[in-house]
Amino acid sequence: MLINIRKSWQIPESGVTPKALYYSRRHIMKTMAAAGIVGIGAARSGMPPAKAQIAAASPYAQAPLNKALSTEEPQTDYKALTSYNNFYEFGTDKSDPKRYASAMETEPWSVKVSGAVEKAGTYSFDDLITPSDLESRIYRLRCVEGWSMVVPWIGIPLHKIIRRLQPTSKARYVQFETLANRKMMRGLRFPVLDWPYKEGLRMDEALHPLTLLATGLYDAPLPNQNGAPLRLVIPWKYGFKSIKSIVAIRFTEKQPVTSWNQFAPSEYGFYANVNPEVRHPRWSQATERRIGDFRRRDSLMFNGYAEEVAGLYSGMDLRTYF
Ligand SMILES: Nc1nc2c(c(=O)[nH]1)N[C@H]1C(S)=C(S)[C@@H](COP(=O)(O)O)O[C@H]1N2
Ligand SMILES: [Mo]
Repeated sequence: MLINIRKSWQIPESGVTPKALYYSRRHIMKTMAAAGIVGIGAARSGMPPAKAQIAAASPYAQAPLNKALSTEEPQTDYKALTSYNNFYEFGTDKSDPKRYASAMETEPWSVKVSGAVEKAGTYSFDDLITPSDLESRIYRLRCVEGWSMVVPWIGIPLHKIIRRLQPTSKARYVQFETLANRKMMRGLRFPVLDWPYKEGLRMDEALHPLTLLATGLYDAPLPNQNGAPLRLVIPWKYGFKSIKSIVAIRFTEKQPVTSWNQFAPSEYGFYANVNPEVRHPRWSQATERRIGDFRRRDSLMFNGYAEEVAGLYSGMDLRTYF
C-alpha cells in the first residue's frame, strides 16, 4: 500500500456532518489529489473518483462502526472535541493543547515495547496499526473533573495488538508512556507531573474488548491535541487513564507507576473507574456536565459500561480500590 494515511487525510471541517454529506465530492477530490491518488487534472475536471479508490484511500472513512459497543447518544461536535482538551504537556489550560500541540511532530513515530513480552522491540506506527483492523466506536468519555463528551473514535482494540506482541506469563500489568520532548511540548517546563506522563492497566483490563488504541476521531486521524498519533481509550474509567501520544508500552509483573496516582494518591486511584458513589476528596462524582448541555446529568456506574466490565472487579471493594 503506497498511500500514506496520516498525511493524506486532513482534519474534517465540521464534526457534526454525517459521513455521506461530509465527504462531499469536492472534499474527496481535494484530499485524493493531496494524496496523489488522482492527478490534479482529474481533480480539476471534477471527475468523481471510482468508489474503490475512495475505499482504498481512507481506512478512516471506511472503518466499520462497531454498533454493539457504541452509544447512540448525540456525539459531541468536532470543534468542542478538538478545542477543549486536557493534555498537560502543552499547558494546563483547556485551550492550550489546541494552541500549542501543532509543534509536536508525529511522523515518524515509534513505540518501544519492553518488559515481560516475547516480541520486545521498537515498532513504527505502521508496524502496529494495520489499516484493515480499524473500526469506529462511539464512546462516552467522563473526565474526573466532572464533565463528559461523546466521542466517535477510530482505532484498534488493544487486545489485538497485545496478542501480537505476546506477553509472557509474568505480565500482569501494562504501563504506557507519553512522549516527553521539551522542544515540542512547552508544558514540560512546568513540573506539574513527573514527566513523562504514565498510565497503566491490569492485564485483564487491557485485554477487555472495550479497551481501544485510538488513532482517529470523526473519520480522520487524531489531531495532535487529542493524542496523535495513537492514544488509549478506556471508556469506563476517568479520562486521565486514556493516555495520549504513546511512545512506550511495558509489560510488568507489579502494578506500574501511574502519573496522577503518583501525584496525589489519595485523590486519584490506580483503577479510576467512573463511580458516582465514590467522591473525589474535593468534589462529588455523582453528576457531570455533558459538553454542550446546560444541565448536569447523573453520572453512571462504570460510565454506563457496568454490564460489560463490572465482572472485572467482582470481590473488590471499590472504595478501597478507587
Ligand atoms: N499524555 C497525556 N494524556 C492525557 C492527559 C494529559 O494531560 N497528558 N489528560 C487526560 C485527561 S485528564 C483527559 S480527560 C483526556 C482528555 O482527552 P481529550 O482531550 O481527547 O478529550 O486525556 C487524558 N490523557
Ligand atoms: Mo480528565
